[in-house]
Amino acid sequence: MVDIKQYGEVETAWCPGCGNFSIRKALIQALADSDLEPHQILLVSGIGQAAKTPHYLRCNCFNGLHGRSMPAATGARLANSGLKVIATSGDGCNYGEGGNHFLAALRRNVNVTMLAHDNQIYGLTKGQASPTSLEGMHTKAQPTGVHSYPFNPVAVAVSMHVGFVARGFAGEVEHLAGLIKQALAHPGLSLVDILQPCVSFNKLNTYQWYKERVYKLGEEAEHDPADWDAAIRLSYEFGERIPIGVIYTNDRPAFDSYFPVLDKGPLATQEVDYGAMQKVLDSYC
Ligand SMILES: Cc1ncc(C[n+]2csc(CCOP(=O)(O)OP(=O)(O)O)c2C)c(N)n1
Ligand code: SF4
Repeated sequence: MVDIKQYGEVETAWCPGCGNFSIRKALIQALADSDLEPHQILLVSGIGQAAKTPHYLRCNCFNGLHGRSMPAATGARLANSGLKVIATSGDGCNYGEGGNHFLAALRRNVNVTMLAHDNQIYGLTKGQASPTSLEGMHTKAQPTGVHSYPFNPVAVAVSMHVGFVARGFAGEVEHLAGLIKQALAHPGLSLVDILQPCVSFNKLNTYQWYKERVYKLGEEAEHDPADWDAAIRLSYEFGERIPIGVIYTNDRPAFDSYFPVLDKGPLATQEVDYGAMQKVLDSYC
């Protein structure tokens, strides 16, 4: 039985009231509920406030470049399939500068759980619009309002038949922990887009704003996550009402399953054939 205390108590540099605290809490709860010990997991992030999350858990971590959490997470998972790999970063990191890597990850379906702390703003750099900022929102950098149409990560993931797509809310910690637990159990790529208030810079999408809108799939509304057409319709519901819960699932084989070499166990623990490597090196002499 894993105790949440194993993940440590640390001081953070997040603003009081930031949604990241609840996401951290839900993640630790999900890890403990999944019986995952700190040494069995790897947290990978890019750069941003959300991307500090791996610093604040006692476990393996890799803090990479802005926008590049998914390439590092993919490499780590293929090199050590014995690890549960979790990529945890912001909407700017994952969907902006990391947009190309996001699309590649959706196509590949590597066994990584992707937690996108979606505060609809760039927090670390002090409040510029992000790819998910709503049209018309004013920021210091967009004084006449955002004039670009918001990116919809959930709709894109469902349209690409990603095996596990969910949306959570940092104001519903227990519910979010349940979603992350299900995502961790999924054998391919699992995306949990998490609505996360940024109390310092996003004055539009506040806790109150989300609370007035979110409703739980499976509790407050019927939904079959295997129904792709229904999932697509739900993925576009983001206004007066916003569904949270598991939006879509399928059992498409994970990328890892196409590499027979991994059947012998994680690459990281397999014997290295130095003779074969030497032959390759010699061929360049
Ligand atoms: C390669 C690179 N490009 C841009 C930046 C500047 N930068 C750092 S964090 C960030 C955006 C952070 O927003 P988000 O990913 O949504 O995370 P948040 O801080 O809101 O959690 C940007 C643009 C950087 N550090 N490195
Ligand atoms: S700036 Fe926003 S995202 Fe960053 S720690 Fe403060 S509240 Fe959280």
